Amino acid sequence: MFDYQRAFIQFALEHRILRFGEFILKSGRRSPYFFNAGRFATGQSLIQVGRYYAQAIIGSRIDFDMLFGPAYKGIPLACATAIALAEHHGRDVPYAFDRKETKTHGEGGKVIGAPLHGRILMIDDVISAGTSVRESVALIAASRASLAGVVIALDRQERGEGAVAATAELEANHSVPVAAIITLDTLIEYLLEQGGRSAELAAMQAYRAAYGASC
Ligand code: OMP
Repeated sequence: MFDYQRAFIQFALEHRILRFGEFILKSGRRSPYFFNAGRFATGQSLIQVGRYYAQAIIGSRIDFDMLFGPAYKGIPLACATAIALAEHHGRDVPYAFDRKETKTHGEGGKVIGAPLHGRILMIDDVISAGTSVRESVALIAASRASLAGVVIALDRQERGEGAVAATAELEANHSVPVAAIITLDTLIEYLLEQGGRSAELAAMQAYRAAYGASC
């Protein structure tokens, strides 16, 4: 685990972005933990999360021309990441996001921000079974731009449509890399390292055994 990943988990726990308990996921799976990116809800937490995404992007070495944040949770994340890339990594890249409903008046259309062009790096929150990200990827596929990769805060390393991980399916189906600030494995490693949360750790391990991908 890198120092920035440990710091990110601590930051997510402190802000109750990451919580342990019982949660029903979009896939219907019952999970002992939940990561709520909607709680990056202050100026300071957006500054921080943008820096973590930027670090994950630089570490991933993915080549890209612009950022795209899918509605809704990807929007502030892409925005914060664009700021961090410009401020800390000397990369002033364009960014765009979509709206859920197509607008027929004013500027019209579905995409707001920079026109989609070149290689798009998608910024999203979490991948579990991969349903949300598949929808956003379809939007890029329908444009003239190409998808360079996907960067998320948390890869839950769960099975997608088949036995392999949703992220592995995405990589195979679209020939693009998927990078994450942290994964379920990172979280389990953190709990093992910290000690003292044995009930949460056991629940996470049981969840991984039930829904984790075969690779
Ligand atoms: P999939 O579409 O199954 O990959 O689920 C990912 C989406 O579920 C995310 O974009 C979130 O909207 C939501 N989600 C979280 O926000 N945090 C979690 O820890 C888990 C989920 C989830 O429902 O799986």
